Amino acid sequence: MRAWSSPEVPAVDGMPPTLRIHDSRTGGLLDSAPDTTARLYVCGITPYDATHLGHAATYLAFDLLQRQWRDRGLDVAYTQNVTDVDDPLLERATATGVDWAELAERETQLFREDMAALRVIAPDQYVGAVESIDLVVDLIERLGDSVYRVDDDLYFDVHADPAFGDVSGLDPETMQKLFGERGGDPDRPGKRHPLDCLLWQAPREGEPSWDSRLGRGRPGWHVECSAIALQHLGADFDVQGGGSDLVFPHHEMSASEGRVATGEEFAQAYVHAGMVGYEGEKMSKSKGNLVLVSALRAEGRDPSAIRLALLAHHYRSDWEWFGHEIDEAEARLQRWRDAVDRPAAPAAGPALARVREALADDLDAPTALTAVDEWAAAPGDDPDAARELALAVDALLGVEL
Ligand code: 5CA
Ligand code: ZN
Repeated sequence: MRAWSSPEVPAVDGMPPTLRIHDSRTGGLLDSAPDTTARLYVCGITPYDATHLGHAATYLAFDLLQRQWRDRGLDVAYTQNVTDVDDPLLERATATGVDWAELAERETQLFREDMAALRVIAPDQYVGAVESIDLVVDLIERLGDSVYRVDDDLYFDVHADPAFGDVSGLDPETMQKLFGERGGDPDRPGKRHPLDCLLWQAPREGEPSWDSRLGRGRPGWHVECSAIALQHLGADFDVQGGGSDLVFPHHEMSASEGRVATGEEFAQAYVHAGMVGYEGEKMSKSKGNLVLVSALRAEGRDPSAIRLALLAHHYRSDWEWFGHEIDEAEARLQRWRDAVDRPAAPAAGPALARVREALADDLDAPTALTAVDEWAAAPGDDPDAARELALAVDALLGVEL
């Protein structure tokens, strides 16, 4: 599918340190130093409602990651999916009396507009589940003996992967509980193991389905991401990303399916953004406690201020949105804009070095913002500094001054 138009990312002189990034699988920081091309997969939206600040924060985290890699001189191959056929989308379409495909297209278009407004770098491949059905069927066939039938549905036997459980590191009881809460069916009779996940769903009354060598049906959720990532990035790609709600079961299952299909590791690092909450709970479509990017834009909020409000929180922390944060971000943006309008300012080099160090240290945006704040508050006599710093803020933080 069509993505959105990417912002220009200017080149900045000099070189940042190697990125150290938190990997959920090992629980520690890994050096992310690909040779020439960094390969990134980020789990995309299920388009049944508009982009909220939680989604935006997650996509901004991976936008920073890309900007760091690019600043290191790397090319980035970036793939993102759209889960444009799945239970929550079909349920919302039925509940509101709209056609599921129209709902998906409408919300995907709004997401594109939100991402473009926030100056998020677009994926090179933006791929829907529906357009990937052949890929999913091919991948299921590669899973061989680990695939079995329950009625007319196909399941993946998680025990076919000796490393199953590696990504989340959770104990079996917690896995089972989360699996039930997050779209799985641990209690379905006829499964070999409660955690085995659906690969191919046979047609159900009133739902869309497609003909295939596996019989008529539609793809399961986890295998959608394994198939799209392997097709566009190959095995053992650099980073599999998403929000921390995807660690289990989604990233656990896609990684296992990928390993069994290829005999190789699925990804080198599993990187997860924290959950953004509002009014005491995780912001989610199902809870209806959403603060929408599009609503803030419609209020006339500057998208650069929305970006700064989100970057003020470290990507890995769970945090809660308060309405005053957008006012504070607007004030910060104004201070930065005033500072780059000065005829002379402190040299940009030291501030740039601090921003680069902060970002290389597990994408520590709050510390990077503080470095720019301090530069903006200090007097100086360098006539080139403002232009140089504005360029760096644009390239590394995606904020246009
Ligand atoms: N389509 C699947 C992934 S394949 C999905 O999870 N879609 S989603 O629309 O529910 O979420 C889109 C992205 O936003 C995912 O990476 C998810 O982890 C992240 N996300 C969802 N809710 C929040 C939240 N409250 N805070 C931060 N990130 C969130
Ligand atoms: Zn996914």
